[in-house]
Amino acid sequence: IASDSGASAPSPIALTNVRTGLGADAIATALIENLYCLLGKLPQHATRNDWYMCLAYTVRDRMMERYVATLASITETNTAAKAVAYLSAEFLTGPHLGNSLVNLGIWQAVEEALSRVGQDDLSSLLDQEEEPGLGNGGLGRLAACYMDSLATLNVPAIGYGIRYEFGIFDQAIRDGWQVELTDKWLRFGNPWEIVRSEITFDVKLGGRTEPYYDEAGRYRMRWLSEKVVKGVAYDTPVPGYRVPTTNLLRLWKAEAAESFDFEAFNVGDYYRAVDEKIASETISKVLYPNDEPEAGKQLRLAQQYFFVSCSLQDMIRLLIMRGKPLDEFHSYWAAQLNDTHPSIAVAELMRLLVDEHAMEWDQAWAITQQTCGYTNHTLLAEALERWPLPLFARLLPRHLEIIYEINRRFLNDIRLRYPGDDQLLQRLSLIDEAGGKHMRMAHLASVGSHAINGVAALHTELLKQTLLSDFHRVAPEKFFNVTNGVTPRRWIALSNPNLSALITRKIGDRWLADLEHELEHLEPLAIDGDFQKEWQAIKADNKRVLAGLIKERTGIIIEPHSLFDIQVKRLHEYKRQHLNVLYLVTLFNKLRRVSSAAEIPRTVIFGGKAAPGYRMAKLIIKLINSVAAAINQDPVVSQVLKVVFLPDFNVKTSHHVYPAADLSEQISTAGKEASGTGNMKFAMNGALTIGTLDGANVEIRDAVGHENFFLFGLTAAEVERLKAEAYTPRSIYDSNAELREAIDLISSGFFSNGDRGLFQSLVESLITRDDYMLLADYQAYVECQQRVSQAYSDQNAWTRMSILNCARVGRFSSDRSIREYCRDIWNVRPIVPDER
Ligand code: GFP
Repeated sequence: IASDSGASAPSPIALTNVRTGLGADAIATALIENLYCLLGKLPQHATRNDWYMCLAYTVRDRMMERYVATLASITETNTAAKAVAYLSAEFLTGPHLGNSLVNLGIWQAVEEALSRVGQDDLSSLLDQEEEPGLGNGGLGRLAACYMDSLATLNVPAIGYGIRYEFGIFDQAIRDGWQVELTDKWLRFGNPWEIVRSEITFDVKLGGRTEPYYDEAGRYRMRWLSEKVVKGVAYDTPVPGYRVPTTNLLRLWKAEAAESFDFEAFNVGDYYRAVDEKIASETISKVLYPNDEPEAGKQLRLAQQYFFVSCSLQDMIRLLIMRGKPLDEFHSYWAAQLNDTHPSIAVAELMRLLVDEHAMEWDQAWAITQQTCGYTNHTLLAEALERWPLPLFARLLPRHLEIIYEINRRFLNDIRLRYPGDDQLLQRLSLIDEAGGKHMRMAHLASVGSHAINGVAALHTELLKQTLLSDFHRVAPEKFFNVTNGVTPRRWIALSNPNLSALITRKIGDRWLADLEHELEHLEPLAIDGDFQKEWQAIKADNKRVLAGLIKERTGIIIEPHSLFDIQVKRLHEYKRQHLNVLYLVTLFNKLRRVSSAAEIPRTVIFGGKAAPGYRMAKLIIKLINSVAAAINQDPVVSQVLKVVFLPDFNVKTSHHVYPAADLSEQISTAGKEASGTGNMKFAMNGALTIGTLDGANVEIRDAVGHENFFLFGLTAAEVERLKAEAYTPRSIYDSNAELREAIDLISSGFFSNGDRGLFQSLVESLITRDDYMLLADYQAYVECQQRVSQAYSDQNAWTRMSILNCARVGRFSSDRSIREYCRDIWNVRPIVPDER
């Protein structure tokens, strides 16, 4: 099979070149064939969506050979490869088409093929793809980056999750407020997935348990469930970058075990007959947004159990297919729990091994611990999952018993090791006895895993010192740090093709597969005048593209030569978008007073969604838009300052955002942002960071050089100390005239048509509590922004810093992260193609 990617794929069956060939001829023929055979269209009648669909099928065809071969390495009897099961309630993959073209190395061939069939505009077809929004933000996007790296490193892996019918809502802005619209990503079909109607598992819910004696006379428990839901597998191939490996993302859709209740149907009650079907399908209906209050939690626990149970049953099935005994489960599978969402896996694997496969408890427990690893993504109390015990008992009665037994054994062991320390027992217990009893899912994940990791060095340290300090005390050997990373294939090659081409021209093309060791070869070019000019020209182009997008989406016209200062991420008080707003209001006040002639023109761009139930986050969006309107309308100020809220920030939009940034805002309260990954994407695309010593910012700053990073604000330790000393934000408000002026302007109704009440809750929370210490960091932030402006006025010096930021962030490739997981946590090796 012809391959312009340099990779050779063994062919299990001879397929015609048209279906699999990577050259323009084969692709052009396949396009017409797929248009006709799959979509029933002739070229002259095809819509843009038809062309997108047939291109998607054509590209998917080209992955099948590698996909089948990779799958064989997880299913065939004679292979010894251990595989990774990445269990995650979220996979924010972003659009597939562009990424597939990059990874298969067929971008040019596809462009050529399209022009042969009279379609000259690949970018409009890329634009046609509806992105699967199956995640909220950081954690889900990280999972997608890790899937890309696993495949690229030839590590066999399955990403297991939920095929939500509706992903994260689409965001519209009306009158400055966020409005949520249903994400109907499947409405035109999804050409990337393959439904595996025969791969289905039953998932029990509710009911009760009862003891019985098995044939061998052993006392056992069985679960008599109230209902059964069926999970059906939907697979999406995940091609590695120019390698033979194509892994898969297996997402479960919930269906009714029986579509119709025939009894009801027969007596003519049609509606009742479909009730069960509807109730079952609800489980995979919709992605839960972050930061939501308690309501609806029962469904969320059902979702988590549903996908975990299907996934573990599938892993057992695959092991059996390989002819391996169940007691070797952990030798063939490493399961990573992406946060606590899949942590019920610990109890479910025990149930499957002990109840369904009659394994002894001790052996099952050893296998479970050796299989599971747990990644923690946050220290925020409200994000730590705890289930009320009655709810848990109602939905998962057998798991409750199993967890009690896990807890009993665990605490017995602790009691022996730390006699008399009842406090320690209470703190470690899987059950929180205080108030209404709760199940602590982070504890379940920690006890049931052999490895626990944080996602940046600072975060892991804080995890050991605070949230999981007792677990660290009793099992320090379990703790690891794996600093997050992002894939350079999507975040440089796909989103910034011109920069990518420039880098390749200068240092060859190995950097995309080995960012950690190759990107630094750019460093000497940081002071090369010609290279700087090319670098600047690319940034300028990217800024023009973003300016065009902003005009199209918001009507706001921005100046591409201005400093693009960007903060894109979920809206949350700890991320402090409103600190940025306080600075903008301060600048606004200043520019209204003094001549703006000396001011460096800036465009400040925000993007991100607020959880529908998180009132303060939504109010911050309204504030951003209100301040933006006042600034953009002011004839004097708007000469040098524009503010934009870019609606519906998602993966697709972000492709245009990171490459256009001069300045990356990473200004969370120190100690609150576990890692951040946007910070990495910005730096890779040559943005300088203004940031606190939080999450991965710390490591980014060390990597790029302290002189190439704008640092401000309290450290995590200082934040804690200040809080302990009874922090009084009001005294800062009283003593800082500029800050007071800014806050007072917001309270005065200036930005809200005279409505003094609108932002009052926000202002009150700042002056009275200021949980996220905005006021404490305000002055340092404003001064740091002045340093940014000064630095930007020397374009050559800025460009040098920009190049160095890019050249020195190679270690933030997700390939490095995945190598560390393989080495420290999973004990998994890549499969070299010959082994297959
Ligand atoms: C969370 C953390 C981030 C971290 C990501 C990935 O993000 O700091 O970078 O996980 O580890 F908060 P969200 O899922 O909360 O956006």
